[in-house]
Amino acid sequence: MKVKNKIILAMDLTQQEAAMQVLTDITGEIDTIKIGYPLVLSQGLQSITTIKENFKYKVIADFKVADIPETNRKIADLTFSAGADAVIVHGFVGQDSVQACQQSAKEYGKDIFLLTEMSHPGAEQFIQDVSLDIALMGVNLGINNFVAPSTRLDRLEKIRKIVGDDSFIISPGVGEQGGNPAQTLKYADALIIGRSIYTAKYPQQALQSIIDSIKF
Ligand code: BMQ
Repeated sequence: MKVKNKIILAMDLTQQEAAMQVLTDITGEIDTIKIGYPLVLSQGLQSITTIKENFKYKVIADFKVADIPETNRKIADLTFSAGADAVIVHGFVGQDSVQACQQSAKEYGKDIFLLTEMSHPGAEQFIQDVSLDIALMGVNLGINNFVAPSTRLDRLEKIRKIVGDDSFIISPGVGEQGGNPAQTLKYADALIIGRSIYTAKYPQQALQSIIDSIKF
């Protein structure tokens, strides 16, 4: 997946109109957005379809899919049918569950991103112990899109080493969670940024200043 200006907006506003307003403000600056539970549980899966119909953004559905294979398959099918270009899948549930999403993506001609380690403090409690194994499982399954944290660059670097330079890593945790954009891009291909942009008084300016800060 190619991501314009190396930034993916995490659109976690819960009202369609407000979300559409921000997406209108930043039109042309980036070409990929991530939509997850906040907007979809508030406005329905249709919110993804509406955004796809009104804008040219690629949409990554952040559903952190983590169920048995049969249920994962249904979730992925519904997500792709609604128009999402990719879905984020948890790895800790094991390879059969991940493969169910992979199979769905293959049939729809879409992508999956495998979530390895998370960016919040609580990630150290459980998932960190297995995140490198999750990354390795992804490589063995032929996955080349991964999510890894910008808040722990040492972990991000380790995950990069495991998935290799040809894989695509998108990294959340920049801005409000403390991650540094330029440092993160030493190991990641694109940044996932939410509140720093969509809560700004002028989202386009906030986005532009981040873009300027990562242009070496
Ligand atoms: P923000 O920039 O912290 O406002 O947003 C980060 C976005 O990335 C949110 O949509 C989070 O749900 C998501 N996210 C994350 O922050 N850490 C992770 O480890 C995974 C993830 O998806």
